[in-house]
Amino acid sequence: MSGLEERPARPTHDLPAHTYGARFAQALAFANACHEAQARKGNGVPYVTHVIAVASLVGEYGGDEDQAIAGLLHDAMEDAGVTAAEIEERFGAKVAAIVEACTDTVEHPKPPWRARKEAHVAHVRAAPADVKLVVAADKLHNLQTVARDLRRRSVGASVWSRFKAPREGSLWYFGAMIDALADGWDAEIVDELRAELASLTSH
Ligand SMILES: [Mn+2]
Repeated sequence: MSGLEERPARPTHDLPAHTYGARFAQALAFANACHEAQARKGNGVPYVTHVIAVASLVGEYGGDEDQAIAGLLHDAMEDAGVTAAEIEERFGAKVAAIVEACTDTVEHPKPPWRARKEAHVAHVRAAPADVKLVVAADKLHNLQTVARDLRRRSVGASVWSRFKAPREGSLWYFGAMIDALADGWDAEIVDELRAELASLTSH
């Protein structure tokens, strides 16, 4: 690995095509530190796996480096207490604005679930496309995780018990969020969200 570590970071304006730069690597390390000692709900998997997956989906569906970085940091305000000002200072105003828009609350304890989710859905409905892609990638990874866990012998239907809302409430939230994302935004990741949600509702 030492060869990689010694390779100098290129400035963003000098990157070859199809390459994320030093900011992305810094954001990956920062996200790993932010979510240190946090696990995914219910399954004990290191939390950072989720934000890496979200950043990957953002890239796979055409997001730029700022959006991929926002994918890495999208839960840092809500779940790790990082401020928008710190994200702006480290990674710029665009990343900070996307992460803020992905955050449904920074209050602790979190306000009541249904009203908080309704407000977040309304906020996402009015959000610009660069924000919507990161929110969509977050929800897609959450749906993919649930769908896979439903098929796992070690989890199955008990997957629903890890959510604050029971199965019906969780399905309402995913459906409402997908409709809000699709409002004024015609994107292929929305097709994938709908397909994944449809596969869940058959369980
Ligand atoms: Mn998330």
